[in-house]
Amino acid sequence: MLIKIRPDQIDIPLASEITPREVFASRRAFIAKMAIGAIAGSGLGLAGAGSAFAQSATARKLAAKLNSSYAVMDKPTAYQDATTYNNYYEFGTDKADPAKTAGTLKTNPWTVSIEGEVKKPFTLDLDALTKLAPLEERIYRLRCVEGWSMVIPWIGYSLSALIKKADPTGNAKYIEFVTLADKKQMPGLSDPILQWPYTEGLRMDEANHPLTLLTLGMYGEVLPNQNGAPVRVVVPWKYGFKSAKSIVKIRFLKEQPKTAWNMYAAQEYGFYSNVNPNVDHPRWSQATERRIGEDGFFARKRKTLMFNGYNDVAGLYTGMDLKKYF
Ligand SMILES: Nc1nc2c(c(=O)[nH]1)N[C@H]1C(S)=C(S)[C@@H](COP(=O)(O)O)O[C@H]1N2
Ligand SMILES: [Mo]
Repeated sequence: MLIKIRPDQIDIPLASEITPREVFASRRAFIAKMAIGAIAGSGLGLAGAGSAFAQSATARKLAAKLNSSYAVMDKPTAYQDATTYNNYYEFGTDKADPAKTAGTLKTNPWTVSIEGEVKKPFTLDLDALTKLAPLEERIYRLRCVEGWSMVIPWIGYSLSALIKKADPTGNAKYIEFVTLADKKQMPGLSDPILQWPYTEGLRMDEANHPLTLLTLGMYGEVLPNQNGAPVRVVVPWKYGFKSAKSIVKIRFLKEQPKTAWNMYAAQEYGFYSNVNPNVDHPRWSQATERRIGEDGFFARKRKTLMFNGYNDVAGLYTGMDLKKYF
């Protein structure tokens, strides 16, 4: 992955980085209440309140209620940026490629098969997945390992709801996400840069953490193809590559699965890949980040936060050396 050093970026902490989480959440809830009348159309609307983030004339709307406990105060990234600056290597390695080439992805019909250490394997179609639990809007930071970040109003529900339905056996210690790999639909597969299909994984307790989002939409609509339609995960305290797009299979496993970026370069992309400003990538620092949309000449760098600011997850790693298990 490439990294740009930007000498024009200086380091000023933001209010959002020095505000305690609870204050943050209640302020966000207040803003959400006001949004319906006062600031509708400003980009802070509610997906479920008719003042959605709706940005496309053709995309299907997806109603969801804002969950203010899972909404950061940071200004959401412009829809235009979130849908034209993407990593989705199956559709090309340039950030602009997926928006141009992912139109060929056929997202309906779609099924996700549940396999491995479960009492009974089964498949879910998109309708069943959408109705499995109430849809929530959650505003999460997404921090790419390359050093940039976005703030996206996702729509989905905690992956734990699906895990509960899957009814894994006591042997299930890990979960693996297998994503679509179809040469006919994905021009990037002719480039053997990664081993296709792109796969990712989590430890079971990470997968069950309420923050881990089974994601079906964003900005009040179903996911655009370039953002991983029709179903992906979003794991906001980990580097972006852990958030696998266009999932077709979920496997419950005894052993830690191999994952696409780890197989590509194990010393650079660890299985855990928790956002950590104190553990540098071998080829660049992870101490700061560039927020997409703030990249004008005077844009300053933001300090990268431990666990991307999601301190709730710290308990998952008690007693673990996060420099070793990076
Ligand atoms: N299947 C698949 N999922 C993927 C990727 C990919 O190349 N293929 N890229 C990852 C990376 S590196 C990032 S940063 C995020 C980007 O998600 P976004 O485009 O919705 O912002 O998707 C992740 N999920
Ligand atoms: Mo990324």
